[in-house]
Order: sequence, then C-alpha cells, then structure tokens
Amino acid sequence: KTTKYSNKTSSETDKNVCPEKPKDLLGLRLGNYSHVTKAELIEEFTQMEPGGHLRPQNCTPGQTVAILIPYRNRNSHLLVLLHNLIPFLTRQNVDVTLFVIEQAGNSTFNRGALFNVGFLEAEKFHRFDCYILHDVDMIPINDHNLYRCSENPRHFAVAVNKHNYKLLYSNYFGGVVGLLRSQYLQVNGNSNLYIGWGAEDDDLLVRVRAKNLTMVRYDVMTARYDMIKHKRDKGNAENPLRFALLKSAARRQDVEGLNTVSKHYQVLDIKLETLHTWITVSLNNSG
Ligand code: UPG
Repeated sequence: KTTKYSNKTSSETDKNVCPEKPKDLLGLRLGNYSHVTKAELIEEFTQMEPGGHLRPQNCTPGQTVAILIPYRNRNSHLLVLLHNLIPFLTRQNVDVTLFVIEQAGNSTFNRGALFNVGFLEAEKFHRFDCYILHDVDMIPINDHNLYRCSENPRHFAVAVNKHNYKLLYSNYFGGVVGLLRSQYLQVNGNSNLYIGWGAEDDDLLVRVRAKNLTMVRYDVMTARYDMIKHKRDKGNAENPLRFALLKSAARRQDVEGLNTVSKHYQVLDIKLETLHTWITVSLNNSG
C-alpha cells in the first residue's frame, strides 16, 4: 500500500474504558438535511483520521467498528449521511472506520456482494470486532441507537419515516444491520447471487437464523431513521429470481457467500480519504 493508514486502535493508546452508554447522548432529534459539500465536511470534521477513522479522544471503546456502505451514484445521499453520522458516532464514543464500497461501471447493482467485498478489504486494514452494513440513504435520528455489536446480530433500521416509523414486516433485516466479525464469518456473509433489487437482506436473515443466531432490535423510538427519498436507481432493477433464490438460502449458505466472493470481484482502486476509505470494485455477476 502506498498510503498511510493509522491502524492503531484506541485500545493500544488509551486504557480508560469508555462507558457503554455515554452520558451526553441526544435523544430523538431532527436530521440535518442542509446542503453541504465534501470540502465543508472535511473542514468541519477535524476529528477524522485518514481512511475515515474516528475514535474518542478520552477513552477506549470495547470494540472496533467498521461501517460498510454499498454505493453507486448517490453522492448527495452520501454527503447527508456523513454530515449526520459523524457527529452521531462521535457522541456515541465509537471507534469506527467508514468504508464506501463503490460498484464500478454499469453492471447490475449487487448489494450483497459489495458487503462481502467490503468485509474482506476492510480486514486487510484491521480485524474489526463489529461490522455494520449501512445503506447510504438511512439517517439515524436517535443517539440511543448505539452503533455497537452484541452477542446477537442486530437489525438497527427498525422504524423508518417512509413506513411511518413502523417496522415494515417482521422479518425485515434491511437498511442497517450489525454483526460481530465472528458472526459474519459464521453465516458466511451475504449471498452474492442477488443481482438487482430485492431480498438479499431477507437472505441474510435466513443465514443468521440457520446458524441458530437470534436477531435483536431496539424499540421503535430508539431505532428511528429517516430514509432520504429516492427513485429506484438505474442499474438496480427488481430481481425476478429473488423469491426462488430466497427459498434455497439456507441450503446455499455454506457454499456461496463470503467464501466465494473473491471470484466475483476485482478491486480497481482504494483511497484513504479524510471522511472514508473508498474502495472501487468491478463485479462480474456471473454467479
Ligand atoms: N445503492 C446505491 N446505488 C444504486 C443502488 C443501490 O448506492 O444504484 C445502495 C445504497 O446504499 C442504497 C442501497 O443500495 O441505500 C439499497 O438500495 P435501495 O434502492 O435504496 O433499496 P430500498 O428499496 O430503498 O431499500 C430496501 C431495504 C434495503 C434493501 C433493499 C432491497 O431497506 O436494505 O437492500 O430494499 O432488498
């Protein structure tokens, strides 16, 4: 690698353990949707270290967290997300690194594969304890929605404005979820086979349950999000095969996923920027 990356975690530099729940958390609040440029964010968030690494100055959190954001052509959403997420994570005392995993070219979007790529590439920098899989358009609006992993995989995006702050359906596992590193390995990550929109998030929940893990959620007041309004993206058409794939999710789990993604992708570029590590990847969706 040619660029420097601060691989030091807080635990190597500071022995004072952060409280699980910081005292000065804001509760429910309004999201900040003002127009902002990348340059303005860089100027505002002086606490960021290269590659989008953020950590508390006065204490050591119990875990290191990687946030993986699957991405293509959503710059305005990404800026709004960062504008909200960085102060939120700062208040929550998280030792976190932000990764954007951008799918290059025009091939049909594959969110599941991008998370697997993000996981493998992030691991080359640091073995994070906790992986949070985060859509670019989901803005958390309650600080008590703590971005940490626990003994059970967590569905964070429970109550979204688009659905009147109600759970969309009982098995919804989309938007934002968090798994310990060990759990992501145990479930063999996401399926790489969902090409286009839909059901890759449902497949991940099947994987979680098939390994006898229990998904947990915070309550609807805590786990609140605003989803930035958008139309269906070009290059992410509804996947007509999704229901058939979902039926075989548990059967495919051990033979297809994190352990097979390497044949599907090629990293074109990795940039350690101030606000994030940006990974550009070309995917061949050939199955
Ligand atoms: N995305 C891009 N660019 C694209 C397409 C998708 O960046 O061209 C990313 C982005 O992070 C986005 C995410 O993929 O937030 C999900 O795609 P989106 O079209 O926003 O899906 P939604 O219908 O808004 O979301 C629901 C779930 C989501 C799940 C999706 C399909 O909240 O987690 O992936 O349905 O199952």
